[in-house]
Amino acid sequence: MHTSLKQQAIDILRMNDRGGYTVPTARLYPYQWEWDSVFAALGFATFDRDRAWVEIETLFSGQWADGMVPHIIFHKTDPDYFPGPEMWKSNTVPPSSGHSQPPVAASAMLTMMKTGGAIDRARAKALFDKLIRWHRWFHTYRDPDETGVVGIIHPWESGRDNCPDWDIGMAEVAVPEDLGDLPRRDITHVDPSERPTAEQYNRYLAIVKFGQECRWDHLEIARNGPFFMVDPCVQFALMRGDRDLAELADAFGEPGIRDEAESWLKHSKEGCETFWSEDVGGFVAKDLRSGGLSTAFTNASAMALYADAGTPDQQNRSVAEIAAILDNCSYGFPSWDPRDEQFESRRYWRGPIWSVVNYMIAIGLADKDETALAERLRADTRKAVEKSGFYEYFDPLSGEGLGGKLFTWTAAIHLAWAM
Ligand code: 9WN
Repeated sequence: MHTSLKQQAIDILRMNDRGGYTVPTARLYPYQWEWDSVFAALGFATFDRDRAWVEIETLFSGQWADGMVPHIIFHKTDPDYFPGPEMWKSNTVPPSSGHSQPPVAASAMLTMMKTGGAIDRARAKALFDKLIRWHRWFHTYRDPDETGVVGIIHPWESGRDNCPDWDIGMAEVAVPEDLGDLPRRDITHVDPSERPTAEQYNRYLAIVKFGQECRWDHLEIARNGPFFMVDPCVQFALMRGDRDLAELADAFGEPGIRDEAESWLKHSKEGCETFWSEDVGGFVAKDLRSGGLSTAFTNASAMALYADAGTPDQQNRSVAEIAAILDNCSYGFPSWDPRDEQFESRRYWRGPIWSVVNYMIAIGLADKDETALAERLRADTRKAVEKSGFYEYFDPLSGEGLGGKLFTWTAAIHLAWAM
């Protein structure tokens, strides 16, 4: 019997459920990842509200004492993934990685509250304090000089691991001589041509080593660590999150918190001016050590409207770039501008399409009344899934599915975007 795509998406979420949390996909990613889990919750919310909240509650069970929600929580050690808990040495229970990922939970929690009832409100309220502490952590430890712009200390913190955006900062990361051969597992699960290179992995691990050696002292890492860059995706997710946090605070009768979130947002809007590129016509990644800007428009640049960042002129230019790039791709918005020579249609964050980012871009476009572009993005994202299935990411030119199969967030977005 033919199973509908909707039912297949539900089956994938159930299949990747490890009891309280979902893995992004079996074998390749056997742990709980932060932003994957939040998007998983949005998918679960379409057919099992309780399970949706449990996903976010389990995520916050890994929150650090200083407020950080780590990017990976190692609930059960699994040799299928490298680097595992022994490399991070977080000294937390449960063990985790040592940095965060795009803070998308406030926005998902607001969506779930708005589409739900009294129980959803109560579950959101119970997590509210943890949520505020996470946002405070970002503003304190990732923007220690109060510039209005947060930095990331590792490309993995962006969630857009090997995007050419990080090439400027990564070039400065020294690889320690004693690093040795890395026992990578990812390239045994997926075609190496669709994954980061060995050179990049050595540098990823060099940054982990620095963090682990200073016992994840986040002020030390921000000031003296090997890598510190602005990521439009993290900055815009945080800005949207602060806006949604303010709305949650209002709903919960917490005017002090609402004012705190609104003042972060105001300051962040001013800070955005520092990573606008006139050459590109968009907001781009910036190396906070050298001041260098990245050179092309990405799917993170396209999230500017989601955060309501920039002047009306900057927003209009961003919309023009989005439309022009979409004209070059049939399956959604690519992670690197296909008109640029560094574009690689199959290599991970150097070209391919990711459903979750498409989803946030489209929300921003719809907010700005760019409804035709928003609908096109939704239709193109579905087209990739219809053609290839629920893959981790897709070739923007052919729609071919790439990376991991039966992928949680691709399934979750398929469900949530129809809501
Ligand atoms: C490192 C789980 C994660 C996503 C990231 C994606 C990829 C990990 C990896 O997989 O990163 O965090 O090992 O490649 O880039 O966005 O959260 O799906």
